[in-house]
Amino acid sequence: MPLLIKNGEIVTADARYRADILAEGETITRIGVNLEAPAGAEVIDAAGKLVFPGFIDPHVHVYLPFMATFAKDTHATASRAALIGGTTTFIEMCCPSRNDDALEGYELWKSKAEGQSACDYTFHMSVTKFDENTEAQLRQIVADGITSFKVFLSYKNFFGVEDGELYQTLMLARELGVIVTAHCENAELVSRLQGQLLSEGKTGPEWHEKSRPEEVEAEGTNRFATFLETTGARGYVVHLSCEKALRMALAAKERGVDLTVESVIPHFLLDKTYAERPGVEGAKHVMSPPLRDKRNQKALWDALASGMIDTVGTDHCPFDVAQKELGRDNFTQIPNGIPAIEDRVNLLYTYGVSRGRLDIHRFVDAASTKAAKLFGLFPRKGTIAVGSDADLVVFDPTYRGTISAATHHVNNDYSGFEGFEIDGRPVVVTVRGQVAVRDGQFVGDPARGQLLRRTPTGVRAPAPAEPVA
Ligand code: DUC
Ligand code: ZN
Ligand code: ZN
Ligand code: ZN
Repeated sequence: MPLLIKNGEIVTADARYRADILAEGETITRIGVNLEAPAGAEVIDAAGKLVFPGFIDPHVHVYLPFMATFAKDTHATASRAALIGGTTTFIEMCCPSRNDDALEGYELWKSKAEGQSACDYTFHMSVTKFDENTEAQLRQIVADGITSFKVFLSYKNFFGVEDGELYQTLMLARELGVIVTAHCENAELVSRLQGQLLSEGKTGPEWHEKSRPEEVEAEGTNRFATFLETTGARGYVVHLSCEKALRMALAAKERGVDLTVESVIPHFLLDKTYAERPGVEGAKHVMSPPLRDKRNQKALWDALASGMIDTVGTDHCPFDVAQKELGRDNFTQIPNGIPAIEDRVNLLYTYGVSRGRLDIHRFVDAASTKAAKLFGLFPRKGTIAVGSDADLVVFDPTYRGTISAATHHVNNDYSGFEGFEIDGRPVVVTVRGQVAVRDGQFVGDPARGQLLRRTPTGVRAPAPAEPVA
């Protein structure tokens, strides 16, 4: 059925205007004033509402074996929660461990999502080792349309790569024009600091941040940047959490390293005092990199506003209270993660745009357009234009509400943002021309989501400079 969205105020990364949008089939076919509804069209009146391009979460965990347990969401629950919160596409981390075969892992992750997602999705392919099979396997996965990799410089012996493997991954990525996303923490320092703290009887969640302090992340960020500089590959730092790491990233950008930066919504709004609450209350707020000292939040907001931080994701990763209790006597056993897929857009709009920290176009760019461009989805996704997928968010900026586990749709028994107020939320969300959400409820096709196969976005960088004789 054709869909006509009338009288809304369209807001993209670079424009704001009043117009109607006609979607026929899966795409936008016309944008203009006073468009006539074709026969049989559904007409949605968006007067007084903002109309945004569908938001893209570039960093999500859905299926995730982690610390001898599994994240709680399925693709059904995560995708519905995403859509209710205005996210119409997510990029999931495909994370086989070092002990797994990469190709089998890739097939497993695909099989978990296929036919189960209400919104579109794709993957970043984790490279967790580099053995004699890896290169051929990665070539095959890239040929299948997965044109971004993920490396962990942390999680030693599980997801983490050694420096030599990082080098090999980046060299291959450069050749293939693939962008490499990286979790930047120094694995060795984390493991030494964890051991030291535990030996001193410091076992509660309040010690998690002390085991991964800011300098540990700054070192990882700087090392990743150095490897990018040396190899000429394109890189993307995920979940940058603090000013020290930000300085490393900015210094690299300034000297021309092809590096982009993501921060995730928990780090803008939650600080380490949440993880210092006693017992499981603290454990609910354990993620890595950890929640930081509050002074870092201003640095993140300022860098986001100026575009130094490129994108805002979630690192969505739900573990329930019982799973968080696994680390009751040892903070290193607390599964890491805070769910946020449903709340990212509303929180970023509220505490960014509505509270005057963030220009509305930068908001759209950071939460949608930039990720589409970086990860080979633009202009199909990330904008409102004729020919683009009709993934649209009709947003009511006058709505007032409060985030709570009692009303959320993520498959988890707590919310990391319990009690946070929101100024605005999506009232209608569409997935490729079909209505998926009305008034905060999922009403769509539970299996509408497609795997988005992408082409490499990387221009081959010039070879690293030869030393001058
Ligand atoms: N950090 C988390 O908090 N959860 C999943 C993986 C990660 O790097
Ligand atoms: Zn990570
Ligand atoms: Zn992650
Ligand atoms: Zn509901």
